[in-house]
Amino acid sequence: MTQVVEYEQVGDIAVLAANNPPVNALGVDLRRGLQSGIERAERDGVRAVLIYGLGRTYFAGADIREFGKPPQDPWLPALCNRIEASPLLVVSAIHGTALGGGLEVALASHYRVAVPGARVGLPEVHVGVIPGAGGTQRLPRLIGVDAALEVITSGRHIQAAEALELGILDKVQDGDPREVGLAYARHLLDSGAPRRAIGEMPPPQPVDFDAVHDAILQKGRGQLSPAIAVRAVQAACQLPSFADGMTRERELFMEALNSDQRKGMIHAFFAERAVGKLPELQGIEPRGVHRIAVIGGGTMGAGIATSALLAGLPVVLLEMSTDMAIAAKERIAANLAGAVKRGKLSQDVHDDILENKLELATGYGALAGVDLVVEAVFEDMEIKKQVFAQLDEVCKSGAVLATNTSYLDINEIAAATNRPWDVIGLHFFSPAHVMKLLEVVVGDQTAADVVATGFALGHRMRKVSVRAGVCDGFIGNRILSTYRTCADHMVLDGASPFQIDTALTEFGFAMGPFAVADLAGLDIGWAVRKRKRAEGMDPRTRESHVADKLCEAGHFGQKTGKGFYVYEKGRRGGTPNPDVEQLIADDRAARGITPRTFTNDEIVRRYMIAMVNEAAKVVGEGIARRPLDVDVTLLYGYGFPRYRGGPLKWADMAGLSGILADIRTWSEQDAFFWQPAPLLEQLVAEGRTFDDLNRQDDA
Ligand code: 3H9
Repeated sequence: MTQVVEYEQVGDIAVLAANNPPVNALGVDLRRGLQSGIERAERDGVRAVLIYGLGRTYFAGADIREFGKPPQDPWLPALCNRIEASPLLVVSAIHGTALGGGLEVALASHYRVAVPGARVGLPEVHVGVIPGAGGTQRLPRLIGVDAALEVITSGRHIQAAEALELGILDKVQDGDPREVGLAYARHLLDSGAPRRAIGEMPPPQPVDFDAVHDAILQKGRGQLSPAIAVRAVQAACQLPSFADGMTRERELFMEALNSDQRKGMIHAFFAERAVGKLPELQGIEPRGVHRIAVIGGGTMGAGIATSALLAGLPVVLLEMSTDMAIAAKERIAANLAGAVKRGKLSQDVHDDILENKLELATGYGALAGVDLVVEAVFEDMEIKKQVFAQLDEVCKSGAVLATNTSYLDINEIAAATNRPWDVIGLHFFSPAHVMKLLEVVVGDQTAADVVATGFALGHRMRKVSVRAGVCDGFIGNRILSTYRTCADHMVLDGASPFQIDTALTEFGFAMGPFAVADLAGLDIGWAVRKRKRAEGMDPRTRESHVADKLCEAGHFGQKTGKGFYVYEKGRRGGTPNPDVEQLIADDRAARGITPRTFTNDEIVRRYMIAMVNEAAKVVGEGIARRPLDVDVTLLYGYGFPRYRGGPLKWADMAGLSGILADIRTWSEQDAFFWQPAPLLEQLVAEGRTFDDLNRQDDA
């Protein structure tokens, strides 16, 4: 049987090599292996111990699959203390990533050497906890409180060179981690370097912890873990001994561990990794994509082209006229300039992209040789059909033909070609070079390798790709349309849009629905409403007319300076538009509605339950494959707070039977809007959760 920790003696150095692929997570076997390795080294009479990881990395952290389960000895903090207390000289050699508990093992070692490509960090706050194996006590002793607070509360990954500068690492040396580690340990022994235990160093100088705590809490929009971590660092400064600090760190770690926020964030971590793993794509090879085309160079098309260019793909951009093509190139150039400014792209690569990788075209003939086309023209079925009929004529056999439509029927678009199996939806979110979400929309006839190609392209563009089925709005926009309607209903019944936005930002959304509508452009929703009205709406639909009235007066939100809010040049965000209250009052009066008051909690609950109910329909109908696909969609495309895990994780934690009971109560007033999702009814009847459905694939 392979040993989780391999033991070897090289002269007077014991070498402990961790072997727990893929990322050497510090599960119980690995912890036991390290502990017995240290004990054996002490018995064997060596002078030093080298710890390193086999495979792609040093330890990437505690095994977060163990969170929430009964803890097993030795706990990581005890193991770290044991390593640090060893009378031998303990050296860690780092490659890959030393993250969380991994960096804590390294900090418990007496010296740390890393290869240049290594990264270190304490990202615990991103999985809803705090460093719990001495990280909050040792790091400030080593590098000072200010730097430690920044590292711990941001959770960022730090490159080896910067970590050396900060003093987290003692040395950076190129080479094989085992050889680098052995050479460094040898050097330390030869030069008589002392055993250096960070826990024995004096406590660091305190700062104004209350001020830091409050600022971080504010910045986190309700996320608690970074603020809890501040209190743990405070303990390192203020408690009488290192051991007292460790005890306090443990209490705070357990507080975070037992929170719903931890459950939400760990769910998000595994959901975003599971979302691209679809059983039907197992063993399916994506088609080769070496050059793509984008049709339409507006904001969306330019964003998609930028994203492809940044992923190293040459792009042909097709526009209707030379002037429009030049304007599209300017948009792309502005996007790329932004990437240079943010340090994401070097000037040389930027210049090469614009000179050699981007080709402008005004005729379909230019698309003959490309491997994949993304159409991003006006949202009109007839225009899309014409585009796809042309693509069918000019594109080479096997080319993937993708539409970026956000709600139109992909099967109908595919039917405009003689190769519907090559047609797929690739729904990017605006701005497409920034937003991480990609809905890969699968039509009735889309071939499996075309779906695999969509996912491969998303991966290459560093998107989080979610499989969606065909319906009006797919996963995200369909659910959005329902919770937006719920917000409109609450306005009709007495809430103000500004109260709703405040309640939802307090819940943790990046923005409330009315501020989002202003940002997206009120004309977009207006066009959708007009289309739906033209198609014929159910007479039981309750529609607010406030946004229509704003649009009729030429107010489309941020782009015109006025919408639900008024936007002044040079000022971030807007202030409530005073005219809106009157428009609402008129709308209510015309329908004979007497407004009532809503509490913020009631607003959040109704809004969330509208979202959950529609999401359950989307899963029940197979539009989303699993509940986690909905969660990831809302997290990456709709500003849903990550620490709540996504709407269906929220629903599981809030309790499905209570949610269903509320829907039934509210349906007494509006039976059309509040129709319970059959899947929700089924889960409640069977006493199951959405997460049970996520796990079906694992079984
Ligand atoms: C902590 O340490 C608490 C301590 O302070 C105190 C304790 C008392 N556990 O991401 P990838 C799996 S909190 C279990 O696709 P990459 C992952 O699910 C922890 N599993 O690769 C995936 O599985 P699968 C602090 C883990 O190269 C596979 O490994 N540490 C863990 O894109 C490959 O992962 C962190 O928060 C884990 N800790 O990225 C680091 N990590 O193949 C979390 C990964 O079945 N991890 N897996 O889908 C990461 O950030 C990235 O995984 C990493 C590699 C950068 C390491």
